[in-house]
Amino acid sequence: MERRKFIGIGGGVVAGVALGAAGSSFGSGLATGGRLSAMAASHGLSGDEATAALQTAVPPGKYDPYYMFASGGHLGAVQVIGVPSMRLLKVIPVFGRDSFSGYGFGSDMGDGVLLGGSDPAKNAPLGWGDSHHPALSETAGQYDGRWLYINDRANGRIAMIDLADYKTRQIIDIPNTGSSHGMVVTPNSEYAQVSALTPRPTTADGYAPLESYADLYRGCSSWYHISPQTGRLVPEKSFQIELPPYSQDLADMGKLASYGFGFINSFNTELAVGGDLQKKPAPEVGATKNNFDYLHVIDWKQAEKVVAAGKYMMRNGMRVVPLSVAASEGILHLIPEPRNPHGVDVTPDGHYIVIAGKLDPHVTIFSIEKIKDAIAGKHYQGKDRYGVPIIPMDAALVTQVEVGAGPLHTQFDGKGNAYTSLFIDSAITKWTLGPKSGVTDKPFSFVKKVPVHYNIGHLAIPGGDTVKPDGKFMVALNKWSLDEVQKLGPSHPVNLELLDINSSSPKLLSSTPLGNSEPHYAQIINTDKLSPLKIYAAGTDPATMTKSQYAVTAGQERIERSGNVVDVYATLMRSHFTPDQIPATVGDTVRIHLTNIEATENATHTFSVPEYNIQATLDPGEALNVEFTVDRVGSFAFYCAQFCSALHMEMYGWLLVAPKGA
Ligand code: K7E
Ligand code: CUA
Repeated sequence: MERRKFIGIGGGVVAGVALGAAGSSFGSGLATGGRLSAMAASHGLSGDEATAALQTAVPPGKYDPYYMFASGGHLGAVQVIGVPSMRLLKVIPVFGRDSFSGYGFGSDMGDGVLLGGSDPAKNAPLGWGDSHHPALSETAGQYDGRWLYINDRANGRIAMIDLADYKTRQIIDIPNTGSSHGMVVTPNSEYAQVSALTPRPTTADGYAPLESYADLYRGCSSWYHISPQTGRLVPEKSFQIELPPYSQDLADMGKLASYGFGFINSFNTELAVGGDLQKKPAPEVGATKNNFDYLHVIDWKQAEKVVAAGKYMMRNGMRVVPLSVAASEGILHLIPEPRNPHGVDVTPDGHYIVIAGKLDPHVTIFSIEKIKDAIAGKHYQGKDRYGVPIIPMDAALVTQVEVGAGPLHTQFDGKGNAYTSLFIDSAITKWTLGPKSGVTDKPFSFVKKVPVHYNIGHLAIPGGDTVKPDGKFMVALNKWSLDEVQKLGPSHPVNLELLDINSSSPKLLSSTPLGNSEPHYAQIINTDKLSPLKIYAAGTDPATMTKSQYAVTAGQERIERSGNVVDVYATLMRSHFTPDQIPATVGDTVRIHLTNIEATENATHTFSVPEYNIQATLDPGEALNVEFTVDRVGSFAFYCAQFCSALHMEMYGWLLVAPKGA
């Protein structure tokens, strides 16, 4: 695999410019500094801009060294973006249908996966989701490139994507959870943890008046067991921990020094429920009254033991550790943290837990050693109203660093620095970690604030939340692009900014407005760690990654009729469907078993049926089933929607739905 090399040519290509020196670093046979300078000048680029353009260039035939897996917000998808080119390479549909990939338009794969994550009472796929926090599978605290998990903030669901084929394999509607937010994978992919955002009644029907909020509503932290073989989530081996009805926000997992612990921020320890028409404080007023909310510290290794000992109850099919048990068995502790924080992020060594203030201009830094000492010595300041022991803030606190207005999220560069996004300031602050992270010279110090455009949410560094960040680049995921792009009507793109963080002062390299919905979190992985399939083994059912029992090979195509069920065994190959005529009678159930028998990369075909809302996309080797009732008489020309060959227009056939008795 070709990789681009980073060429340092220094600044000042245009202005001033030691042309000879700059040119010589390109080596002979390449463009000279003089020509580059002239070109930069003719494009009106400053020296820094020209340098940045070269630093991010991925010429034809070369590849990006990193892929960023970015959530798609209420697009409900995951977006794969090359770094440093910032090209959008793929959109993986997850919680919403997608006609391009045929996800959710009649084939068993997409429909089956979406149904798996639907409300069983409705027995129909939810049409959308709000994907927030992608979490790559990890081995020993580093991304291993096998699977990707993501939560649906809207409907409290979790999805698993297989990075063998970049397809969504599984969606689960998490019981006892209405909406979700914090989503993290443990360092060896033991569990995918999802914390509920808005608490939910524990009543059988999921309803309770808000007067009983404190008594009947509960938060929830779900620990989904990940199959080490398939990456699938296994509900039977999973458990939930009931939490107080605070709004549990973002979460991160302990690693190395803090392995075995999970951390979840919260707000609304006031238990506000709104009620503006009754002249009660609105949620955003009621939920910001207290000066402190609680960091939830969860000992998940202890939770495993408690569950193994049978100290759980069953609730809607899940094993649930009741709040009282979580409190009494040492699973859950609370630590006061400045009110309404947002992100919690654990340093690569696991020693420090960094809480971004949101309404407080500081990051608050706790130490796992201090937390463990407090727990061991039962150094508590009392309990909350649910009996959960509270560790005094100063018993866990290391220090606070003033970073600026609206701190949201923190990433690490693996060189002893942290970067915190500032929503209100539209900036990122670089600051130093402390002695436990190897920083003794000016520990916990503000280093620099860099502006971004505009209203940054998350930020992402390759491996920036793992034990081994690769601190070359940083992407700022900005909510607003404002004047960064020519107007495209009243709705604006989001804006991704790429920064070079290799040197002491972060430097803006590029700005990429992106016309999809907002990426909340993103993770960036070195592409060396990814090993995707090139094509499927012949006849693979992507739902199971094994050979489909319905797969057909060339020459075996046939139509079998039994009563009013028509089974069609069909192949797709440039530029033909076999069979190309499917006769049926109105009212029949047609089951079409499709196999793309291509063995050539990129040779994707679709089976697209007009007026029946059927759109199946099959990659080389893939086998899918499409089943529908032909309830409308007519001659329907099904076709391949993917321009696959010179005779692509001729790749069509006839679904002939005759009237009864014809
Ligand atoms: Cu948008 Cu991570 Cu859901 Cu902050 S969260 S921005
Ligand atoms: Cu197959 Cu077009």
